[in-house]
Amino acid sequence: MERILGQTKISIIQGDITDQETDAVVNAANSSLMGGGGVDGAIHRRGGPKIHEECKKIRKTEWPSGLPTGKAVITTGGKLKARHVIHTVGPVWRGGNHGEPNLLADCYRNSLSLAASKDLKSISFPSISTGAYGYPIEKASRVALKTVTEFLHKESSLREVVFTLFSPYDLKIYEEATEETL
Ligand code: AR6
Repeated sequence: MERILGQTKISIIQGDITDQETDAVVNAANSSLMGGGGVDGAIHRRGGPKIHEECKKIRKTEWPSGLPTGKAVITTGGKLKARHVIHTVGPVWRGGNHGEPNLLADCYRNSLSLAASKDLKSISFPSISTGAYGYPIEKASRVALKTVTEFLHKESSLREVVFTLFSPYDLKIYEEATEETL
C-alpha cells in the first residue's frame, strides 16, 4: 500500500528491515545500544561489528548512562544495504498512562529529524515497541502514522518513508491504520 504526501511516498510493506535499501533503516534498540533480540538482533547480526563499534563510541562520548527513551542516534549501516542505521529506544508498554504515546511519537519524530539533518532521502521503520516492549500494535500503528504524517507536512529531504512489517497480521493492522489516518 502506498500514499503520497506532498513530495514524499509512504509505503506499507511486509518484509525484513535488514533487506531494505533505503538510505537509513531504524533500529528498535534498547538504551544500552549494545544489541538484543528482535529487530535489534537482526540488524547487528547482518550489519556486522562496525555498527556495534560505533554504538560503543556513542555510549562513551554522548550517552554514558544509556540512550533515553524516545531519543535517536545514527551509525553506519555496516554490511547492510542501507548506508545508515538510526537507533531509537521505544517505550515499554505499562498500560498506556505512563507517557507511552508521546515517547513513541518522539522515536519517530527524532528519527526523521536525524535523517533529514543528514540530508537522507529515504528511511525504513519497523513497528517500534510492539515486540518485546509490548505496545499494542493497533495503538502503536496509529501513533506511528500520525507522527510521520505530521512531520512530512514540513519541507525536508525525505522522499520515501517505508514501514516494514514483519508479519501479515502486523501489515494488516498498519494498512487499516493508514486507511484511517491518510
Ligand atoms: N524486520 C522487521 N521487523 C521485525 C524484525 C525484522 N527483522 N524482527 C522483528 N520484527 P522488537 P521492541 C518486528 O522486539 O518491541 C530488543 O531485544 C517484531 O515482530 O524488535 O521495540 C531490543 O534490544 C515487532 O513487530 O522491538 C530491546 O531490548 C517489531 O519488529 C527490545 O527488543 C518490534 O519488535 C525492543 O523491543
